[in-house]
Amino acid sequence: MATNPLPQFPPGFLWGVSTSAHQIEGAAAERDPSVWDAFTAEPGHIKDGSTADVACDHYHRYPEDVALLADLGVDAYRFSISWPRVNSPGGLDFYDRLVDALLAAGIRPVPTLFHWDLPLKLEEAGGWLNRDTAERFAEYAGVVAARLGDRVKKWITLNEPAEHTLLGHALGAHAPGRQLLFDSLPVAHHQLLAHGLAVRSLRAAGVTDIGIANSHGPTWAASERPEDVEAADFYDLLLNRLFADPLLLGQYPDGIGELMPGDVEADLKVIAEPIDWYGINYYQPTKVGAPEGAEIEFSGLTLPAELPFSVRELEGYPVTDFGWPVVPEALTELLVGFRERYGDRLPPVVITENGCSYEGIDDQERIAFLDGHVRALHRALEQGVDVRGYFVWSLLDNFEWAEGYARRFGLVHVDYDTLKRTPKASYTWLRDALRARG
Ligand code: GBH
Repeated sequence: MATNPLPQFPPGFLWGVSTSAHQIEGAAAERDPSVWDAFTAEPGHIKDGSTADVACDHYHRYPEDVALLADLGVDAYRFSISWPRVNSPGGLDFYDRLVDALLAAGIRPVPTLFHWDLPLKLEEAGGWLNRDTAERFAEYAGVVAARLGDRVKKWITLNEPAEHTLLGHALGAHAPGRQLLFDSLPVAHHQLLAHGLAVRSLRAAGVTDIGIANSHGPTWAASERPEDVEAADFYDLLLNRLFADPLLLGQYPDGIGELMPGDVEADLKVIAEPIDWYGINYYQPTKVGAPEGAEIEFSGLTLPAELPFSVRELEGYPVTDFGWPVVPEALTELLVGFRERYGDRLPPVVITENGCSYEGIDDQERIAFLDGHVRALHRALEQGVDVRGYFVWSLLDNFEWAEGYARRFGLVHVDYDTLKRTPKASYTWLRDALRARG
């Protein structure tokens, strides 16, 4: 038997992989449209001009994908449920079949209820700027839980409301393509409210294991100059505290509550509904300094000059194909920092996404990336952070939003002409590590 290349994690630690509906399912003609269909249809939004109409065709090929999961030997599979598909005739049947196939293969299904694909008709009614969308989300959550709750135990409400606010509503790089800058704050509030209301409807349906998946990463000031430290602190607030504080402490960071719509005090009681675990998607730390008074091109984004900070290139680390720096030790720093900030208010943590884009099937860089991050995670456990699971983004190469198919995050390669799946070296590495657990 192979020796386990990874450190020993506590019994019951959940190993998994993640995907999302819009990025893999395809079968767009077999559901209602979402904001992403509309955004993609407008020229210039997707770098390679592609669409997610077919994507990995997971909707039709899910048995093959479940077989890949089974052979990989993961305990759990995180996928998302397409709200517009649930709104379409027979849409929930697909998730019913998927859940049954996963359970038959001994894999725990972990659905996310919203991974950015809002039904287009809700967008036309104001989308996340409209408080009513939060109520609609809670209703939808109840409908899905009523159908799947007998078999699905572990649920995620939202994926990365911070990125959906920033990229989708502040900067316009993602659907729905709004460029509201700080006027996008209500989008953050309404997603948080949607989360809290959905927790209530899931509880009413008998669900006892609920989390949320938020994107976080350490913010490093560009220098010790006060203006850089201040700018970095503000960026840190937006990425690391704007969502976590209301969820875990029942309050917004100082000065933010006043900017939010509605009866914020009452809403915060809903938002802070206790959850059973806290999901973190970690990719990289960010170096931030004082604003430089000009637009900056950064990681495919145009950051407007009027932002009160500027994001800087983090030098001295290897980078992925996407140009993102590879900094595993920042994952330890992030987790230890969370534990320090939130103390006993922090429920058990699950890493709900971590991964990287590289070309090629013999993806030794991805193995090094995952190995480094799993070890960094283990160090956080040794330092007393209660981490219960680790999910790799992603099972398959998929539709990487505004990047189209150019970025490949999969453990499994997808040929977009034939849709053939080919496990990469990293898939075999993870499979062997999971087998060696004994
Ligand atoms: C996640 O978002 C999404 O949940 C998932 O759908 C997506 O496919 C996956 O990650 C990969 O992108 O330029 O160095 O500052 C990730 C959010 C926001 C993380 C931008 C990296 C910028 C890196 N990402 N961030 S850098």
